[in-house]
Amino acid sequence: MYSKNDDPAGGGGRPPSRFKASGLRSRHLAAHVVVAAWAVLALLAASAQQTLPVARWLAIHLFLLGAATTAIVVWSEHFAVAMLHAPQPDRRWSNARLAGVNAGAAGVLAGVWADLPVLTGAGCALLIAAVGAHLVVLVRMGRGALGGRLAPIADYYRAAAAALIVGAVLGWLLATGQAGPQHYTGLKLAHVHVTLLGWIGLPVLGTLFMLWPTVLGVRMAERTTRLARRVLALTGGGLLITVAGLSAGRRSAAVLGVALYAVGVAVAAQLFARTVRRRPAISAAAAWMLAAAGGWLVVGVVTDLVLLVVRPPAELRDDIGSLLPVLLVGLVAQVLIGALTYLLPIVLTSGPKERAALRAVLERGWAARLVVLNLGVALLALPLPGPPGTAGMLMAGAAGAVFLALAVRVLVRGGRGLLQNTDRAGVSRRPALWGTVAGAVLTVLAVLVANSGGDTGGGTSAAGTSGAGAGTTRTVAVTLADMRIRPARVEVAAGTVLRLKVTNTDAQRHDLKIEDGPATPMLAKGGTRVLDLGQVTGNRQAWCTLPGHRAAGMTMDIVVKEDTATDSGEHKGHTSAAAADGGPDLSADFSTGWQARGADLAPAPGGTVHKVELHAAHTTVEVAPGVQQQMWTFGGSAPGPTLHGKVGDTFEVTLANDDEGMGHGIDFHAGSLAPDVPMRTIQPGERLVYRFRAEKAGAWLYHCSTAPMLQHIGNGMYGAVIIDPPGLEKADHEYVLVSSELYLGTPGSTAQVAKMRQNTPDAWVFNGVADQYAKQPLKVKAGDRARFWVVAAGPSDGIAFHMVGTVFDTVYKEGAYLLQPDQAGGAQVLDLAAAQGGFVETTFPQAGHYAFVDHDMRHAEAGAHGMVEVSR
Ligand SMILES: [Cu+2]
Repeated sequence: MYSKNDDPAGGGGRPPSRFKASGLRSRHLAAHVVVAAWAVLALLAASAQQTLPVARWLAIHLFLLGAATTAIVVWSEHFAVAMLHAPQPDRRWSNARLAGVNAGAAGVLAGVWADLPVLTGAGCALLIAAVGAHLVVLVRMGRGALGGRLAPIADYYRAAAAALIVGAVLGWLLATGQAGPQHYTGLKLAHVHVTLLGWIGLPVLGTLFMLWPTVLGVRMAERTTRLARRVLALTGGGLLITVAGLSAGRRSAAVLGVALYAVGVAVAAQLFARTVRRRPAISAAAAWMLAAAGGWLVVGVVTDLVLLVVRPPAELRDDIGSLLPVLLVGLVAQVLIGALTYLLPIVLTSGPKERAALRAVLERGWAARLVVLNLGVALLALPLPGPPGTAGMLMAGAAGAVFLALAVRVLVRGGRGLLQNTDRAGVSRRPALWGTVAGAVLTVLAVLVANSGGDTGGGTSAAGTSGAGAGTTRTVAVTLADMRIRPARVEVAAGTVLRLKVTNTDAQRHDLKIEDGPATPMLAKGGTRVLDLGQVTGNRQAWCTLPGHRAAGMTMDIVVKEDTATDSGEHKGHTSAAAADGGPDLSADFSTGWQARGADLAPAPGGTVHKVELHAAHTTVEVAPGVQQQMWTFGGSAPGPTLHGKVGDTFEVTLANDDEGMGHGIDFHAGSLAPDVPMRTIQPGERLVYRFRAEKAGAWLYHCSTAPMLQHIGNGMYGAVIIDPPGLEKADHEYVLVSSELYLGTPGSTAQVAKMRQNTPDAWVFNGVADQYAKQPLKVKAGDRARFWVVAAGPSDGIAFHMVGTVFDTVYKEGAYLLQPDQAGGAQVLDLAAAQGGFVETTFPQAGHYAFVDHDMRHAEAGAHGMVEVSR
């Protein structure tokens, strides 16, 4: 940023001449007013955390997208000019780009806040265009320029601009819901990484190569240029791998990328540490703040790396979120404060005396502020909920606010100085300056008005709500548990400002989403959040967004008592798609290449310990001729694999939940043990080991143990465990038939769950597929003895298993023989209630086609039938 003759290292801290270019100063002044305004808004939003959930998002984005982005765009262009020794870019276009960035950011913020996806999209597009133009300028600047020792630092700014463009695209996908639920976690993590480590981290790191020795007042190390290149290759390359890995759901790649980034930061930190000399720094305040900020960057990146290694993705999303305040306050805010402490006096003044005066103002009480700020960040960093976290927030906020107040004083003083010599500065700047100030003030007022009605935080504003007289505020405590929202109905007078204090008291995670309104994040047990609905004028619904939970009854009605005969009919129930059709067409053909599921019971494996790994996931399968249906599966099929052993065998089942966004568990009826731990619900990405000893013979059911079980079993999460009775003779054929109901439609949707609750299945099936053994019969020879194991999986209906043309001479049901071949009687049906199991045996007297059915004829005719083809 400086040539040899104005190197502060040579002259003991003489400021670089380029800062003095008078035209720059007014622009910097205006820009910093905007930065300060964004930061004030961010502090306001942060203080209103409890009022509405989007406040947290707003605080983060006001600060990063507003304040930090404006500062980075201004300074990166400025430093790039200085370091490349390039000509100054056209100022009007510079201003236009900056205005574009700010207008784009404002559009994004307003769009998300007001829930207007079109506005969000327009804001993103404008932001991308403006930052794209900024990137083009930075690239072109490098072409004709002379370059210098610090030329590689401009590459940090180019990489950062590219990162913001990627971050804005990802942010748009997330904010507008274009990223489907299955990609949400990965894209969110990619967005957080590319913006924090790329857009914010890279320019900070690059600038420190130049700023750190300048602030210290020492000569730059010889190897700085070489190291700066190497660090960018490590951090930029690492970030690229991280973002690609997270977007594609490849965690190992993300780990590698963050590790490379960490190595890059370590290399830079080592250089910075060696730059420190014994002589006093030009600004000790700035030096200490920059050093502390660098320390938090190291802490943040290392923590991120550890979390990526040890945490399942769904939890990672929340944990990274808790790391955010540390990076925002510890790194970004502190770097801004440190850099501005050093730079503001230089850019706003022309004489050394004035500069010393401004610096004295900005450094006031810096040691105390440094300690308070970093203690606050440390408190935020520790995983302590409640008072310590709040104290940390207050301490950091207070330190930031004090600096803002000092900066505003300096800006006002500097502004007065600038306005005095208008002849030199030019008249055209003033409207731009005051325009931005007016814009910032208007935005502050908007935030204040929107947050009024809440009594938390620094409420210096009057509640200027424009509604009718009924502006009373009501807070209702809402609990989430047992698939219910309590209360299920809230009645309010029209115009009431409604707030819901939502608490999850369930072991399972839930959230609450208001129709056309805010939503809480996923709340773990004990988690609580306040939703601010604002003035309620029409009836609304609220529900838990986890798949299936709404249909299972996790809904709540917000009813406006005073019917003002306006548009209240608008929010009536969404028409249910439960068209009462006659189920799948069983005369149709299965798709080409389809194969019936093998019904043969595989012999029990040798040994007494059987290890099985079951993966819970969503799988789409053909469940009836030509009908594809998404099922919730154990091991990729519904029913899940059949386990087979003998009395006394131990089964060691590892359940892995590969299901994005939904918890599952497992329950083996064949084992006898305390359900608490092995039958608990595990979250996506988690595993559990379930060990049981089969003490008793029988045909047992296993199924998912997570509520609502009607849905989890009804969507396919069941299977059979066969434990042979001692002395069981070998049969010529041994088959397993698991019977169940089949419900078509989107799993967990209101329409599908209604069918489950009314017990109106679309079909009844053996081994998960309607009609499959009618299309591909089981094959035996005449005279063969066949054993049919049957388990009724339900979820609701049992079975009356019958075989046309044969008589059963053996019936074993629920652990005992009801009939054996040496007895005189015969049996025609094996009757099983839901979850019961047993087997029957028969021999086929002659060649022919023997149908087997569920003799409940509604079931038989709707899919629960098959064929045994007997040959000579
Ligand atoms: Cu389940």
